[in-house]
Amino acid sequence: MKNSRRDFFLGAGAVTAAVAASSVSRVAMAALPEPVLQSKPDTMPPLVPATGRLYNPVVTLNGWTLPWRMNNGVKEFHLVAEPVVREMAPGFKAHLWGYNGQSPGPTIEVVEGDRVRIFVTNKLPEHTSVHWHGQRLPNGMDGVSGLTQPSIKPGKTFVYEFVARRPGTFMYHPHADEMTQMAMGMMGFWVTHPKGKHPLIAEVDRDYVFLLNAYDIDPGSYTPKIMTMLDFNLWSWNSRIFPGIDALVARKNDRVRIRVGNLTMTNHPIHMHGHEFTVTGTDGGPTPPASRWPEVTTDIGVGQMRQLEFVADEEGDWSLHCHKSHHTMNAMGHTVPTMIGVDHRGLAKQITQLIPDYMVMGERGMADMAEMEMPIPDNTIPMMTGQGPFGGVEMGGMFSMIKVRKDQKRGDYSDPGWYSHPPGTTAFEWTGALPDVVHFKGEGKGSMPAQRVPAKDIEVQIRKPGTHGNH
Ligand SMILES: [Cu+2]
Repeated sequence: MKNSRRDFFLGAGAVTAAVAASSVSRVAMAALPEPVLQSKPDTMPPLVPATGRLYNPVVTLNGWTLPWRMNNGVKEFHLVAEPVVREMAPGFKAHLWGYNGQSPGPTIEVVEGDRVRIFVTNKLPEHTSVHWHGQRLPNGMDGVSGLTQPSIKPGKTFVYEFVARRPGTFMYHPHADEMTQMAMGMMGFWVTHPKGKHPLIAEVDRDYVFLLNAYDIDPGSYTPKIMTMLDFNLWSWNSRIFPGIDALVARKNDRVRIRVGNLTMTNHPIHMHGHEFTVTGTDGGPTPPASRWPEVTTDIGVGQMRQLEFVADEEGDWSLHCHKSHHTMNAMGHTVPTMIGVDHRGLAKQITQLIPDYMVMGERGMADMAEMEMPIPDNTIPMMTGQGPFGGVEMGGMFSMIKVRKDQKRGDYSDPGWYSHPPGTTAFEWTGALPDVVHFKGEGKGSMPAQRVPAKDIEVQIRKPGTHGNH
């Protein structure tokens, strides 16, 4: 993670007092902060504040924080809404809409009490607006196009100004043609750090943020289908899918906070291995301590943010993933019939004479899919993938790892590689004698009906995989 991009705005040009959420005049345009763009999908190091009040900055998974400039005591940011090319995983690029070169847009970090001015330039082919989800602000700054402001037409720049009144975790997204613009990836995170010590906000060693988002992109194509309501095929964190999602790295015994916002159209039970966490905050603010209890999974509803905290006191590579198993897979066809237990070797041989690249799917489960070299179109990745130190991880979508190491340096976010397990601490194959399996004596008698023997002739209809019909 090289810090090659960071350039602070230091020259505080004389910006004409900006009119509340209204179009900027030509005079003021000349003094707009130059937008900072990011083209790489890497996790950028935390942006340590060079001006303003100090705080412990967050790390945006496969993302970055937007630099600002100080102008007469006001923090000025410049967001540019525009079409972007997002690498969702190595070898797979999507044509999305986002901000400043990426989807999601950069994280905005400020401190409670900061006066904030955000310039929003619209380079999209249609109008937009920005809603600051969860913030206390004047109604006219709420960013609801038509209701609290006219929409920002293509080519125009608007200004939002407010005081970051409440510390916490917020999101931003358009409130104009939302269905299209959020399906295309327009969203970002906003963190307002507390000024000084806060009774309900702990000081942590590492503070990660990511957004849950979902896309429907046909294998081999580049642009999401915006009409999809339920049947998404790419479940992503910050518009990345496993194995394209970076690991969350911690030094042993670090206190770690993970802030997760959900801007998809379904809930995601986020599950952590090896540790218990507590939910210490929502987008409504920090939770009272009496409401906190240990969890290993927390469900994040649509339009919600959950802030998880834990002490990373167990070394290893611990999975962190959505517990909906279809959300840890990449593009696939849901219309494929279940073939487990069906022996159709003879049939496959006959079909192969007609269709040379025909492959039988899933007669021993779907794990074969991860190994198979089934022909797939360009610009897509297999539905279950990722190589770990012991073989295929058979995951995709909303999956990553928390890598806890005792020798990870403070403030070092670089991937330490695979965990090397102390000898004798991994599951191993039993090679001794196996006792005979003893079945329960009552089986097949009394109230337990005997297991039915399948009828001899099973008729199966086999569909050729790979058409990815409605998915
Ligand atoms: Cu999920």
